[in-house]
Amino acid sequence: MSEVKLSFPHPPARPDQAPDFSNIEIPPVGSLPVPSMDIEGHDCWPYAVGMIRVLDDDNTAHGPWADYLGEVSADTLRQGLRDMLKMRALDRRMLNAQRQGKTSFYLQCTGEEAIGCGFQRQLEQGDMNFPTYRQQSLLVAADYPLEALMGQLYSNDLDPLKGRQLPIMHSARDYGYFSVSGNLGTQYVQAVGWAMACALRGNGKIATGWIGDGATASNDFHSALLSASTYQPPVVLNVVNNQWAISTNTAVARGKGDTYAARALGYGVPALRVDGNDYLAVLAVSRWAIDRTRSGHGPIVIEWFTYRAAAHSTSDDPSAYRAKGEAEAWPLGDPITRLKAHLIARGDWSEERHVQAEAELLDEVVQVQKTVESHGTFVKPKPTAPADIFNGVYAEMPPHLRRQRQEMGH
Ligand SMILES: Cc1ncc(C[n+]2csc(CCOP(=O)(O)OP(=O)(O)O)c2C)c(N)n1
Repeated sequence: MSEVKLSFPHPPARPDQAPDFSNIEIPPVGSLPVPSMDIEGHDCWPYAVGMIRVLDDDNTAHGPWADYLGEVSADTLRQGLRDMLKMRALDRRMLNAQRQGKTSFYLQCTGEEAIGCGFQRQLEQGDMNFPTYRQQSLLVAADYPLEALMGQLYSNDLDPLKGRQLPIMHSARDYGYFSVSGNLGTQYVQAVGWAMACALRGNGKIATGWIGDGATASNDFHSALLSASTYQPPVVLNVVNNQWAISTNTAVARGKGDTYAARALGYGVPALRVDGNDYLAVLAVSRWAIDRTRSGHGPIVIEWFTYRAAAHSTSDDPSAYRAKGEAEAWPLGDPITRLKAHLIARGDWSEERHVQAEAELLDEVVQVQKTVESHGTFVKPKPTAPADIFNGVYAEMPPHLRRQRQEMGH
């Protein structure tokens, strides 16, 4: 009789080993045509296990998804590059601010910038993202004011949320960014519910849910997919597969399944897998999926294949659990480097313009940071009036709170 043994998936490489991505298959650019918008889940298998790519190893754009995009103007692509550069400058400055003790917590999205920056530029005013803590690139590409964004991180009087949420848990209704919940998976059920309301109201808007590869293990992922399958609301459900859930390798949440996109097919929900470090692929697939959903073809799942180049958060030290140099070894490269190279190959950018743009964007971030810090940091706090804790919570303050406020002398 063979021995019954439990399995526990291990990461491909340990900290004392060389990075190993030999298990990752990267199909050639152009291997997947643009499907008809009424494609059904059961016809999506090649899309769910393949990978949509536009930018080739020589930085040229080609294949059916490039044709679908058509002529993308140099300005559009330069805007995308600037969005990503601004995001990265912000990440670096906020990481430093946390290290200097000026704020309590931060969480970078380094390496994943193309996904939020490209996706957001395809949405319309009134659409609603249900993001996790790592989708701040959606806010940057929505041109959310940096002052409010950083004010939230410093929890000072520029914080639109008045310090009531952990830093990075933004909330910006007018910019299509639903209040971030720290409870993983909730974003999916909420997005499906919001999308159902959009359909009931017939307002032409859509919802988008965001989840990490690790959080696909949550019950909410599955109940959201079932509700999406049953009721067919206008929702785009994004899985950002960045290979790690803090120190847990993606192999654990994936189990013996093929891909996260393939998981949706069991629910009859169409799904695609995309090179998330390819800004043009992000633009093409986001445009297609958002158009499809808005025009009444129902929900869709997109697995963005990427790599979390930074630590999970400021409380994490990835050198304890992953191989040194993994980010540099990631076979799909860095999204900024790739778009920059593409623009240079088109003759629409140069090394000099890149250096200048980086400096300009860093300067913009630093200037706003100085202003925001003058309103108070953890090192030099400027506490707001204690009575403020009573404001902005209830439309009508309950009597017991009114009494407590009076007891404080207000
Ligand atoms: C319901 C729930 N369980 C556990 C956690 C603790 N937790 C916070 S982040 C995290 C890892 C999530 O990884 P993933 O979903 O892959 O997203 P990533 O951080 O890589 O973007 C965990 C387990 C939580 N916040 N919520």
